[in-house]
Amino acid sequence: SPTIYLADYTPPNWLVEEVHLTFRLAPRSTRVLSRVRFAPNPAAMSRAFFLEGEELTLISARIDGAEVKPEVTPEGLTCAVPDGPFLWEAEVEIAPEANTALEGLYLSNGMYTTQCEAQGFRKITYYPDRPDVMSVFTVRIESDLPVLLSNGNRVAQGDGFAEWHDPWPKPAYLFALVAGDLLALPGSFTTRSGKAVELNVWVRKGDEDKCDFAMEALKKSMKWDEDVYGREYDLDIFNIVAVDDFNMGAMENKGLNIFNSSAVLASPETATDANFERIEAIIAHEYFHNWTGNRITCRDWFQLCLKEGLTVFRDAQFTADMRSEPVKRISDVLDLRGRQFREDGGPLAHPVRPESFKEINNFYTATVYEKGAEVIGMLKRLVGDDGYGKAVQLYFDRHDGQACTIEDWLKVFEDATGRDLTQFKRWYSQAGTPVVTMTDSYADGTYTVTLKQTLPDTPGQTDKQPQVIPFAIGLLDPSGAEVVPTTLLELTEREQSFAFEGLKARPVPSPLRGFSAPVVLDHATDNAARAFLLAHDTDPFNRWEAGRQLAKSALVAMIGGGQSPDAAYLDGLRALVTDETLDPAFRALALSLPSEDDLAQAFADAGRTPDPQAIWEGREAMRSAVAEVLADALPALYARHLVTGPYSPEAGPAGKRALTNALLALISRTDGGAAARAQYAAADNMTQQLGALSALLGAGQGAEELAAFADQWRHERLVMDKWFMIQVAQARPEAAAATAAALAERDDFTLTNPNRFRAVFGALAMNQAGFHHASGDGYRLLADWLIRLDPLNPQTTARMCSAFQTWRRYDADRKEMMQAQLERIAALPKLSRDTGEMVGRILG
Ligand code: BAL
Ligand code: ZN
Repeated sequence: SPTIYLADYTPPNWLVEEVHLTFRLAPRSTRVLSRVRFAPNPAAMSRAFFLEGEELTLISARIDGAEVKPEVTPEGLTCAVPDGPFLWEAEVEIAPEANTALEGLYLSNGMYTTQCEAQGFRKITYYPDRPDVMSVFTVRIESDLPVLLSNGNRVAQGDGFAEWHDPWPKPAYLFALVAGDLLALPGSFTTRSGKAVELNVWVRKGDEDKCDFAMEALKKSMKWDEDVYGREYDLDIFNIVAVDDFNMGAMENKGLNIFNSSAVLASPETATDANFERIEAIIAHEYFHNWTGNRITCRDWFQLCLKEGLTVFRDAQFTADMRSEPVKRISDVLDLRGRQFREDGGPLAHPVRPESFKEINNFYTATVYEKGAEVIGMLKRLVGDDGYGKAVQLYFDRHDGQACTIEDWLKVFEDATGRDLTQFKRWYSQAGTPVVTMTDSYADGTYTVTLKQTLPDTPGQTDKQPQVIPFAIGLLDPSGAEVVPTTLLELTEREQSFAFEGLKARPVPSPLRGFSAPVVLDHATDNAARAFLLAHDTDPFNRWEAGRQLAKSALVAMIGGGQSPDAAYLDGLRALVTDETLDPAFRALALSLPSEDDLAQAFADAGRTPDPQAIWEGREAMRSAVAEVLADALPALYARHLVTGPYSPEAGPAGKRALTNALLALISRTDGGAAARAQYAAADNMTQQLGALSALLGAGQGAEELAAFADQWRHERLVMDKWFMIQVAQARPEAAAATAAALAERDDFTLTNPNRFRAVFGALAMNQAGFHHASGDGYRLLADWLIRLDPLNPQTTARMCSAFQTWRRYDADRKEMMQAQLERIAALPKLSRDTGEMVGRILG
């Protein structure tokens, strides 16, 4: 399949003035009638007429009322057209029931739904399916189903039909339709200018008791966007719909957000605190897209980070405001390092704004989203809060209703702040995680920091130019008092020195505070300095980071050098965990060890071959050591923070539950599982029930509880996903593949539900020691199932191929086995474009 290049962009030949769509819904033979008013684009170089269309049966086509016979290919159609404006009318037939790819219009449990981003609309009808063609849509749905929804405002409804009109011009990827036997949780919101908005969360019967939290999250998001960004909602109605079979988390279709049910449905009994927090964040994210994505959209798919980076940044600000800012920052950095650094350091590395693709679905990545958000965070740090506020308002004023580029985005910052962003723009074009090496010296009251940046080669990119790196640093004196508060250094050269004068003694630096740039910090320091920062740093992120680094160096010494657990780490951990002035959520984060993948990368960075089994054993040994050393303190700490009484998903009690669950996992290693069994028996909420089950499984117990859990929850799909997942995630290395294989044979395992597939095989890929077990069973099993899934759902298959992206890091045997599986997939005669591109890039 062809490669598409950013450099080849040309404006559309034809613009669309208005679109009317009529849907006559039927599972195997839905008819889609389109009436589209085309006008020549004055900015175009040609008047050639091409409409994208895939897997459609064309019934008829007319231009200005006269029948035409277009030339149809698998990708679309061409046709001779008039010189000036004309009316295009077409009728096509599609089969939603047969659509397992979950792109375009599909049926899921009797409910019609759509997913058009990025290029799903072309599976609904012939159309210029590109984001820079924006138009006003009117939609008529004909069906006996009781609930018929589309974008915009409802303008008519009657027996067997409904009509919707969306006054805001939009690209086709934001089109949506839903039809089903659904129930609504209704709500309302009054905007700051006094407009009443009808709100609904639509779900299948039986799920109506799990919508309250999503509704509240929506109202909070609407209010927050008014208060913080001055953005008001712009339609009479806002609908959210939950659907079980969905490739992504959710989709921001104008006025009709469609969600993976896992990102909407929550009750205390069935959802964990982490689920509640994720739901709040995704509801906010999709809602915020109404302005950053919908009112202002992307010119082309290379600009995806324009809407995604910004919207992730906005939802992170929202979560920080609703909950704890340091805890959100630490969680985000964990995620960034775990997913984005991993991507940026391997064969799938690509710039935040990619320059080519074969299948755009493969670029909904941690780099575009999470690094894209980090880039905006850096921009804000560099221009300050005021500058950021002015620039963003200028962006809304100048570009409302347009399809924009990264250049447009940076220009508003230049115009609003006077700052030249030529060098900053390299963050969008150069892939790879910069390494910042820090050295320091002290003489005569002056402390000098020297920073050097190195930009690693990535696929297709070498010899990179230095980037602008905002580097926040604070200095502590030997007693632990802060002598220089957080100061932002701007590293713009390959190497630069910065001096701090007038100090009484050599300070202890606290570098890269708040993780002020998405870089790897290489700073030769020792465990004593880390322990000092863990005890004294005023920057909560760096305090956590110091503990993390201590844990990592202790683990590396244990795994690679056979040393016993480091005393400085264990002492520091005790001080931190028992410090009642600290937020329990923060303490829970401090108790979690660096992941197996993190440690594998640490070995690879040091030029050593990681041994997944040894890493697993090292973490187990460290956990047991922590459990033993803290054994005297843990039960009292657990009892002090155990939350009883009515459940609330708020950050306060959630933090306590996170802490007590982390403590419980440790306690279970020394008490035979007694405390975890007691928590399991008493739990009236999923956080504590699952936490107890996880603690038991982690201690090699819990068979009875596992069976009881399945019995209790067999009718709750989302809870059963947890049941599938936890068994694979917690399996010992030698048992992981067999556990996943056995689960996949169950009747309630299905290839058509991405959540269930990810519960089993996503968990297998995450269980590093299990996936990389020396037998090769993990590799083989995952490949077997990806091969089965690809013909049904290319998008999810392709995404899950990334489990293999670190293959070059390992020893010759493992490398050979992974390569063999990748080549086996690559050789399939009917491999999808999605998976073909991913496997090809991973093999390199
Ligand atoms: N636009 C795809 C889903 C999301 O990022 O919100
Ligand atoms: Zn998004």
